[in-house]
Amino acid sequence: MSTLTIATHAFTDQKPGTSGLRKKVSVFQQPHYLENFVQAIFDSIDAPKGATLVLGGDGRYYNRTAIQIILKMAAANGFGKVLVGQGGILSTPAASCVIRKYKTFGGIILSASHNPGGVDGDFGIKFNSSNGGPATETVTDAIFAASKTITQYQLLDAPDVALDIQGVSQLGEMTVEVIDSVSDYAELMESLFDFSAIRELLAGGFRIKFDAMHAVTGPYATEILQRRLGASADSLMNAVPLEDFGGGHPDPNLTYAPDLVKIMFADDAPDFGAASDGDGDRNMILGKRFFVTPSDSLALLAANATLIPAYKAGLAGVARSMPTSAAVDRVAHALNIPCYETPTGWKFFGNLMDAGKVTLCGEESFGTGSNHIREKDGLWAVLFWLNLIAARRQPVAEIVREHWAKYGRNVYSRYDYEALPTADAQAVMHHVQGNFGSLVGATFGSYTVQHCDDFSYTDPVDGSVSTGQGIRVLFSDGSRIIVRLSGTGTEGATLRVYLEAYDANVANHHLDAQQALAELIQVALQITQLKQLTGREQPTVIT
Ligand code: G16
Repeated sequence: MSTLTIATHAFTDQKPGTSGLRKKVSVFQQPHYLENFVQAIFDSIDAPKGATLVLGGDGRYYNRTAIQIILKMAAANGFGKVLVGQGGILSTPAASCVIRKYKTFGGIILSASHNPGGVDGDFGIKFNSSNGGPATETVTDAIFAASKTITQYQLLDAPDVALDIQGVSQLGEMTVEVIDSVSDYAELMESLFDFSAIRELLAGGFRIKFDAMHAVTGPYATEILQRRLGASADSLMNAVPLEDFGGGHPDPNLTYAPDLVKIMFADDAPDFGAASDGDGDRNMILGKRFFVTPSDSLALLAANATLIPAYKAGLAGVARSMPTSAAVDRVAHALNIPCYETPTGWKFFGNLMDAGKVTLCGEESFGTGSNHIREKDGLWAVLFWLNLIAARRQPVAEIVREHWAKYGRNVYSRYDYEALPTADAQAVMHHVQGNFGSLVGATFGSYTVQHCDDFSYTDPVDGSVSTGQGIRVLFSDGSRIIVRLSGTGTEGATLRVYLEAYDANVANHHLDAQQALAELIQVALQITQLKQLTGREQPTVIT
């Protein structure tokens, strides 16, 4: 087997977004496109000769092809070993778990997360460092810089590796070990939660429904929820991963998981419902006819953490992304622990967790996690909820309402305007930024603007500064409107408007979020001039 040095030309569009490089499959299928990015990773991460990598993806279309290319490039670039998930499958949290457990140099994860898959869908790739978390901005900036000057890449001229049977083989001087995709992760979950209490809950007739959305968590949920915890076969839906996710949009929210939502809002709804996304790091939690917002979920997990074996000693601190509601801040305040506000993107939590500053963190974008790994973790959140229900023996809605009664309710909603022409989305951002001066002190109905800014963050651990992380319009009563551009979309631009109002009055807590936020929504439309500047009457997704 010989190493080929292949001449290439740089692509100008390989800037990693919120979580790696995500593009249409057809973009990745261009000659040299994937190879360039992989070489740019290898040229930027300074791996010692003989280092070990982890490799796997969410099983979407192009996963297998990409894995073969990356294996041959890793062999040609001097890696000593690659641990690859069987069939090329590793959920994002499982990849993070494997990187940490086997202390590897890092890993490459193939996923476009919640974006649709299939031949006409999206594909993605990202590098995770030895802590198991997404590469920091310093590393992703270096990868982008390398991608702009690349002239050649290395590839081993070798046959494809058999991915479907566990075992060890050689690719030139590099060892490839095909590992069980599920067992290390399942073992970790069993070490964190009280599985016997959850088993007892399920055996006692507590009914659950988990929607794997034909994405990567199918095999993980089957092993953990069914085999280890005894959930009935009909507790799982869409549990067979498909390359195109069955034509669905594997984003666990009220819009894109309609089958589960219908089941959970029916008269005979199960007691608990949950869904996870394409690569298994997001989660949606539902009770009987009740939706738990991700921001409330984070706050509740923090407030109840000591009921869970892994967190019974308490939390060092918590963190949330800036657009996530301040519900968890209230819990942190009551527990007298620090609460950090970071930009959007899980990579910002890694330093805080590595430094021991936070134990739990989460985002409004349906991501919750802890320091057990360095990615958000969908099934972990499901197990956390099941463990806490097993401990409290109350329905989901009652647990949330009691929480609101104690801490007040941060009523929350996000409006997404997807696939906008980039210029239109930017016009909205510029419009609000241009009006910062006149907005401060202005009154809109019952809301008075106290402060406006473009959020920036100084990492308390390494001092790095991230600017331009989203517009904040903060009102005097603690309500907020946040406007930012998504960093994960692949079609035009997606504008997100986040709405949050605080209400301590229990008498209002029964209100639907859209009702409770009706006035703030109008204020947001007025301040952003969104309809006028984009021509969009309605958002594409409301969560
Ligand atoms: C990624 C990041 C998350 C982030 C989310 C939303 O999630 O890992 O930390 O909150 O994108 O990003 P945006 O609002 O920029 O679209 P995932 O699940 O897509 O990897």
